[in-house]
Amino acid sequence: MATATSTSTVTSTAPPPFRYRHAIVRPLPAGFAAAALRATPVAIDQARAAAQHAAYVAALRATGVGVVELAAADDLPDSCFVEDTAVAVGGTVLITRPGAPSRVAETAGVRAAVAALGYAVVDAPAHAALDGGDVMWTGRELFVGLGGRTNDAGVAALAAAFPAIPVVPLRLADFAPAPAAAAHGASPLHLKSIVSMAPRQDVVLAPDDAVGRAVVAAMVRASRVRARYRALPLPHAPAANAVVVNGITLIRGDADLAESTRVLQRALPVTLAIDVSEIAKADAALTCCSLLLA
Ligand code: CIR
Repeated sequence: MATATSTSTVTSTAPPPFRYRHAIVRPLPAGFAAAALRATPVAIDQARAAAQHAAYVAALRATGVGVVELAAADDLPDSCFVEDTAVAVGGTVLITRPGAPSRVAETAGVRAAVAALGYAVVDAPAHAALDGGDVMWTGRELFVGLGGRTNDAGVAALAAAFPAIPVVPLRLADFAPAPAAAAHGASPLHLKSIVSMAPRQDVVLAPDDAVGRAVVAAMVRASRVRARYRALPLPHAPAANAVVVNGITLIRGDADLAESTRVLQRALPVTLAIDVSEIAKADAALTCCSLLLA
């Protein structure tokens, strides 16, 4: 169930960044529970995941953004994770080459929808590997996680698609969790599995641990626009992935992340909390279930 809260700890006189006209989503495919990729072989409840996905889409609609729902692709078990199929900034959309071979066919439906909406479409070359989950737009530069699902050619495709925007690679291997945490499945799949942007161009939602601190420090060191990013530290790592749409932030509302949910509700101007605990068993979070288009 999505709940709205309004708090005011993080304030800004600037207009909110991350303004979007459309959000592309795709229904949970029939084969999700059986075949969606996951690092640890955990069982997934299909009906529960589908209900959570529907609540997520309802929350997106509640932000007022125009939700475009693609036809389900039941033969592509990870196809609900549309974020990985494209990177959109302004009027340009780069169609990626997802790093997992089983996911490459997901791009066709997204490409057709984006083109029909009138965006300028660029295609990543076949030798590139690039997942949208590795790409974080701060409003001034693009950070890209390198090494897991994204390779050097993927980074080059990003730079070529957005020539006016600084593209800053960050090696995910530099942020490997301590062995004890990795043993519990905490190894990050994507850059945005670790951090995501708050509704400000200089605040980064990050786990309150060594990995979170290392990523934000690396962003400050590598920034091509000399941005002084600072972390909003969260007690639970999965809560650091949030979706900012037109001044509203979709945050994790899972029962076992309650302390982080409260931190986010206190810190951010307007939040909608959603439980995606079942979907998250497929190594997913909030950003991955939508593709936001300016
Ligand atoms: C995968 O392994 O590709 C999917 N099971 C999860 C993708 C999540 N994507 C994302 O966070 N951007």
